[in-house]
Amino acid sequence: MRKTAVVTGATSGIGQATAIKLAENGYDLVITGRRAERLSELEEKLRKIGADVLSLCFDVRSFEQVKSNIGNLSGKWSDIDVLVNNAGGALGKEPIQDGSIEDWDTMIDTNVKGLLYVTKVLLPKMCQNHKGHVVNLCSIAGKQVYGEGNVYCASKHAVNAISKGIRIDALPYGIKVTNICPGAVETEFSIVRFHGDEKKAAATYQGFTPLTANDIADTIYYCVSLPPHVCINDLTIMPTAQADSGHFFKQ
Ligand code: NDP
Ligand code: 8X3
Repeated sequence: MRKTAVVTGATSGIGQATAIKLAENGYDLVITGRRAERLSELEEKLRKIGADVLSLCFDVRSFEQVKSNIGNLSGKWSDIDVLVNNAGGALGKEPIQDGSIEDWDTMIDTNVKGLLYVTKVLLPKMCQNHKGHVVNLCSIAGKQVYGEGNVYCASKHAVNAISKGIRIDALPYGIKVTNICPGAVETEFSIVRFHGDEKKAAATYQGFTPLTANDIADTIYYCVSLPPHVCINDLTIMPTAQADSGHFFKQ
């Protein structure tokens, strides 16, 4: 029987690669993001692979938008097997004393509150069905704090805590929760972080081989494919050339 997954932030990077990987492996997909054109391009691609697709264009920072878009999914779309809470990112990289309130608000509203809003509307049905797997895109930044990472790290530490919280509260309902913590993955992440400065973004990945979005998609697919009695609670995945948040071997 085909399974259904919701992937937030599917318009680029890890979310997009995960949606494609899941479609290639027999999932139907609810894909979300704010960029409508990218969503429809991806929808077409997923349909060609053979998946049934529902594209929903909204901002996870607005609970009203989250509620009206995915709060009342009906028919087959109301029976979700996998929720990949991926939408998120970093904005800015500077000492906290020089930080931007606007960037802080965006990171907290997206990475923390957005993830909570989406979970809030989808988890009750999963609990009711006694079935479901929540995959949260945390980060190595959710485990360690690095210089100039301050608020992004705080938002991902919150994701780490939320993953643990869902796991405990939804335990009686057989819900799996996997917290994925990647190191450096080359996507649009750094372009967004540096407010469109592509040169600065590219420099982040110079001198070593970063992870790709496909590496993370493969890992997510592995986690959601395990037998019902097996759950990977927490998974840290790094480029071989990165030991932790602060140690890279660059050549
Ligand atoms: P990208 O910038 O490539 O993708 C981010 C995705 O999130 C886009 O699809 C974007 O869609 C979506 N998104 C951002 N803000 C919102 C919003 N307010 N409402 C709805 N969707 C939103 O980055 P990645 O693929 O690298 O990042 C995906 C996740 O992985 C993030 O949570 C990130 O923190 C995490 N991560 C990334 C790492 C990396 O090194 N790249 C490492 C560790 C974790 P749109 O703009 O269309 O709304
Ligand atoms: C993204 C990885 O190291 O830039 O979460 O925080 S890092």
